[in-house]
Amino acid sequence: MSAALDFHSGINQGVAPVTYGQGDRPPRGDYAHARADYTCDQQWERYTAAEHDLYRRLYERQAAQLPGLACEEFIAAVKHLGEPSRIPRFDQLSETLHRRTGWEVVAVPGLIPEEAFFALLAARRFPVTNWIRKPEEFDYVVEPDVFHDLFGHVPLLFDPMFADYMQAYGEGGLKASRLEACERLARLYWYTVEFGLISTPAGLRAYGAGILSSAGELRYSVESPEPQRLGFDLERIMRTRYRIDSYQASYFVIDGFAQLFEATAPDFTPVYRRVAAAGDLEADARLPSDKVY
Ligand code: HBI
Ligand code: FE
Repeated sequence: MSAALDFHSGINQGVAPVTYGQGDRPPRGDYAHARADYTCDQQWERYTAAEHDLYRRLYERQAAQLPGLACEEFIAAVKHLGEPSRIPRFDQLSETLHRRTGWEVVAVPGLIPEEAFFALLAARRFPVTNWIRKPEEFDYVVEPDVFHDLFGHVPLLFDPMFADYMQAYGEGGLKASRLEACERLARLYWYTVEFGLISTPAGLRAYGAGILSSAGELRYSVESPEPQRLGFDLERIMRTRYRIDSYQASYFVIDGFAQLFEATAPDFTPVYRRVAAAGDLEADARLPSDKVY
């Protein structure tokens, strides 16, 4: 059997599933049929009518609250996901996306190791989990499912500047894994791609996928007086811990996607050294140098 056939025949490459976040929740998803790069088939025909309906209800609940809370770039792009009556087919979505920014959507069984994740982003391939949450997880699911990844992450990949940032982030990650700085970069991803806010003439708006795909955190992040909202500062963010199972205590605000892209320009080696020397900060820490919104 030629290597190529072997590679694509889905024979178990024995990829070890990754557990993620606090505690050791058993990994969800079928890693046994994942390929060596952790991608797998979407298996669209296996979604049940109930799962398509769950996706539709999740989509409609979020879409209803976007105006005034989500950034305009997201609102303009979310229509590219197509009608929410069914879970989108990743190959069809990739055709439209690739024409716009050179990105494609690839299926994965769930969370994958950092190295594999960075390699996919660097190749403009966004990993989307192929399973959907259970009905009882309608309001909250710990691991990212197809709704979080598709609705939360994919629309902004249609924005050229954000799309460039995501690839640059992946390339930075590949360097970081040699520099053992994955945790610092994970914080940058967390406080921008997942939970970032952007300043606009009409006020603060959400662009982070974790916010945009959350029923409660979208309004909370933009309007609640509880959390603090601080100006984007790369090294400050890399020092700041985060919690994966509660609303954020701090949100960081950019003034445009170009600012994100520019932040990935320098060589991070000296950055990691300064960040390590300065020490970690709690999620709710406040520094005198913080720009507070
Ligand atoms: N895997 N499928 C998937 N999706 C993610 O968003 C993801 C991941 N693995 C690691 C990860 N994110 C974070 O640690 C990034 O900061 C690297
Ligand atoms: Fe995510």
